[in-house]
Amino acid sequence: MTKTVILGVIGSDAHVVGITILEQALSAAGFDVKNLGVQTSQEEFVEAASAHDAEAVLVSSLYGHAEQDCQGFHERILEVDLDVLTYIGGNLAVGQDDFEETRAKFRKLGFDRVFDSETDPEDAIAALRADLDVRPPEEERDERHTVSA
Ligand code: B12
Repeated sequence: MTKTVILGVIGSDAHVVGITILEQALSAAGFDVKNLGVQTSQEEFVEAASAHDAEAVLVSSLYGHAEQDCQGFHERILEVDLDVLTYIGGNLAVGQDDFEETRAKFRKLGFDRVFDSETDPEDAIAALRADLDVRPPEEERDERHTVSA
């Protein structure tokens, strides 16, 4: 069955290239992608996930304000009883923080997986397939992508 994924850039962030690439890669991999675009609010993510009965919400942030923008996000998801996987990725901190610290911070905020700005879309696809129990198409089964997010 096709899995629905909500994708968007949170807050006031207007960096659009990363999610455009992710949208294309996820669609080509067989996911039904609802791309909410840039400058998406928490409410818009939650409403879209609810309306489309999505399996996953993928949040992107590049401009360094992800931590503020994501405060209370998982509380909102719980309020509406959504059972959804959440990933975040991009340039999540200001400057060159130790990424493991950044990852721990966002895991604490409730995200299931946290990806850095070097993430290849194939890593996100491999993670989604593993978490949602989706088998890759036959022609891709020999390619192995390990996920450490
Ligand atoms: C192009 C660009 C812009 C353009 C954006 C044009 C547009 N409409 O997209 C413009 C000029 C408008 C811009 C503005 C700003 N920018 Co800018 N911008 C960049 C730049 C040079 C490239 C971004 C890009 O397109 N990369 C290419 C794509 C393919 O890569 P990506 O976005 O990283 O996405 C990949 C991964 O990150 C990952 N990924 C991303 N999201 C997610 C989500 C999930 C779930 C997963 C799994 C993976 C994933 O997968 C993607 C595909 O491989 C970066 C520097 C850089 N080299 O990254 C700075 C950068 C992101 N910008 C930066 C800043 C500070 C700003 C401004 C605040 C500057 C200012 N003071 O005005 C504004 C913010 C405006 C706003 N409201 O958003 C900083 C952020 C600093 C930080 N986080 O600490 C950066 C890092 C530059 C720098 N080194 O300082 N920017």
